Amino acid sequence: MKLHTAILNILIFTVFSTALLSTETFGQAVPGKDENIPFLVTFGKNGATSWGDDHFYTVFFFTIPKDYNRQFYIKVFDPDCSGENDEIQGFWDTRTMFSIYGGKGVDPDKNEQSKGLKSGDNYKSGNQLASKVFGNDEKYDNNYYVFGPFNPSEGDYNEKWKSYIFKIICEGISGDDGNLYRYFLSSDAKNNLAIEGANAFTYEYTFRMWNDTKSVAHIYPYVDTGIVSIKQRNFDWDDDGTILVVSTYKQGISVPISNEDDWAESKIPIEPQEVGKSLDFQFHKKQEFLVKNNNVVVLLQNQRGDALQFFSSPIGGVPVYQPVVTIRKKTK
Ligand SMILES: [Ca+2]
Ligand SMILES: [Ca+2]
Ligand SMILES: [Ca+2]
Repeated sequence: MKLHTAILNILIFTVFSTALLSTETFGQAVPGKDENIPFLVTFGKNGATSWGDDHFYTVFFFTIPKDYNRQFYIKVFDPDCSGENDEIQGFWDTRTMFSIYGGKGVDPDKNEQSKGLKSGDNYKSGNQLASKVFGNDEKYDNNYYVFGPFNPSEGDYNEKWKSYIFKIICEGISGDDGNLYRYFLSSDAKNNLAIEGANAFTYEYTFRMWNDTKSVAHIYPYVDTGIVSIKQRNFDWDDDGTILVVSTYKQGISVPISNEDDWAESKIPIEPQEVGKSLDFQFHKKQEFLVKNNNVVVLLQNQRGDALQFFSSPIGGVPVYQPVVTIRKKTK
């Protein structure tokens, strides 16, 4: 009896610590561990938008909780545009610039232009802390480049999230190939060690789907106070299956999908039960045949036209649909 209890305790401990470890290992991976997205993607500025990138740059923000007072690193996986992972057009001639920003002007709550949503906006606001251009670099092919170390106080403080905010911009400065890459926020330069309570977000999500008809990608927009409806827009989905919106309240509503080099949009009502939580936008690939190398862009706006944030670690966790059960009294 006692032995059984001991074994059970060890088992519980093992399961618990494994779960804890896995969160720590993948906590600040961008794309996040729940998203099932292989890569972010940015094409060189001479690329064709029909390849699935509408404007040849991406803007991501990292949040470092104010209690964290050690240095950290921002790592970019496969920052080159050649060899493995990337999408060739003719020959490799694309140069991509990654830049890190901190200080005043970064926080998108205080500076709308920092989000980089409208053409002509100065999304390179803040102090540039680091920058590097990558081309056909074998050294960084299928490998990490490490930016940093940075001090948390170099960020732009946001009171709402009680965090210092940093920005990383990826820009396709020349060429026409697609650069596929990932980010990792780490407390260590060599190993990927997540920082507890840190997160990452963007307002316009440009990503690559797996080349697998069975895979489902997820992105998790956060529904803030005051939101009653959202307008979803998706670009260049290549008519690749369905896009579903799932939440604690919605079992799954399908939204209009884009095809080739076009946008599809629709309005989605938001219920009070969905406020303060994340939605789960699910991307289900076409089953009949494989749509290869599908890059897609997704943007959401609330009823006032403000863009919603997609968090790499969904706020409040992955939403699970909870059917409303009506309990009737048993009558004898
Ligand atoms: Ca090329
Ligand atoms: Ca590569
Ligand atoms: Ca596409």
